[in-house]
Amino acid sequence: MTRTVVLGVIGSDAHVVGITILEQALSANGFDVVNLGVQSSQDEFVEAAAAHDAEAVLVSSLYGHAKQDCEGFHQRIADADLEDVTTYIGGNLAVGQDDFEETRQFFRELGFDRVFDSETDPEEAIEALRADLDMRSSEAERESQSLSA
Ligand code: B12
Repeated sequence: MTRTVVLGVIGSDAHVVGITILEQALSANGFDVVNLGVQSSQDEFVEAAAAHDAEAVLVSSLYGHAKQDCEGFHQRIADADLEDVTTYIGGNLAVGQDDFEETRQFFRELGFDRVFDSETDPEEAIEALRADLDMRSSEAERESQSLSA
């Protein structure tokens, strides 16, 4: 089964190399990738996730303004009834990134399911996606089995 993921760089950020590498790695591993490119708005992520029935949204940010750019993002996801969509964020998420654990905590509290730093190997994100999405489909299967039983 093909898994559709939406990928893009949020806000006014123009760093394109990271998502290009991620797109290639995801595609090579069987994911169907909707790449929004750089300088994508929150609405573009949400609209693409709804239009393509995506299972995950991967937000990238390199230029240090991720906190501001992601404010209210999960409210928009909820407003579009997309709470089941897995959300990841990665890159250089804070200016300086002195303490990544604090940064991770911040974005987890915003609602992201996983938070990755700029040292992340694309394989790591792919493994995480496989674990999260497989888990979710097994749960759905179990639910439908118990409903039909
Ligand atoms: C090339 C570059 C640029 C180019 C971008 C060209 C382009 N169109 O892509 C130019 C010169 C335009 C540029 C501009 C700016 N840049 Co710049 N740039 C870089 C640089 C040198 C390399 C980025 C890169 O391509 N890396 C290679 C790719 C493969 O790695 P990556 O982007 O980190 O992505 C990987 C991971 O982060 C991760 N990842 C990324 N996103 C996600 C998302 C998810 C979900 C997951 C799982 C993983 C993941 O996986 C990727 C693949 O392995 C970095 C420094 C550095 N060494 O990282 C600075 C850097 C990102 N830039 C920086 C800054 C400040 C800027 C400017 C604001 C500078 C300015 N004052 O104008 C502007 C911003 C312009 C804008 N609107 O975006 C800072 C950010 C500081 C911060 N966050 O604290 C950095 C870190 C430099 C620094 N040390 O200060 N930049």
